[in-house]
Amino acid sequence: MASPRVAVILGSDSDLPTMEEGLKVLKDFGVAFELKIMSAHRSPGLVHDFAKSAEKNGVKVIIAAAGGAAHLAGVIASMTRLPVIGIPMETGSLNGMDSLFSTVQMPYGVPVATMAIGKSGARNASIFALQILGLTDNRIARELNAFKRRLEADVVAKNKKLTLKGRLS
Ligand code: RP5
Repeated sequence: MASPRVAVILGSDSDLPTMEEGLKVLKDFGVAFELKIMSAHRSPGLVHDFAKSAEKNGVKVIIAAAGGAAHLAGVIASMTRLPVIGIPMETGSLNGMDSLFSTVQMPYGVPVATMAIGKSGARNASIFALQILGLTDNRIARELNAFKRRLEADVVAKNKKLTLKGRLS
């Protein structure tokens, strides 16, 4: 079996319930991923070894989720040419604004594609990863096209419902 092209890295196991939403999207699209816990602060050596070997291990996109002083995505991005998608985790003290700013405010030359805070960010991180893979993978591209058509169809259906309600009132 081909090695996973998406690596999903979590700063802690406490990030897993949020990330499950994103993992479900990857599973729905039938894309294999590797899932690892490592911390930019608590286990910098593990982060270094992962980031330095990701490309030669066949990884094409990295998703990194962390909260608080969320340096994980940025530190990974500093050590690889692969695209890194960051998900700021929601936090108790600052509602995830701490995670958002720590993830998004990267210096020139070392970008992190930063998603929204929490579960919606986790889901979109997977979609974004699929869009990157879809540039060179026709099956994923076709499934993304179908997914986007379903999004539009949902809006059309909601409008129909609204119109019916309008007629009834
Ligand atoms: C970050 O600190 C993790 O990504 C997590 O969001 C947060 C809290 O981690 P734990 O104390 O729950 O392990 O590094």
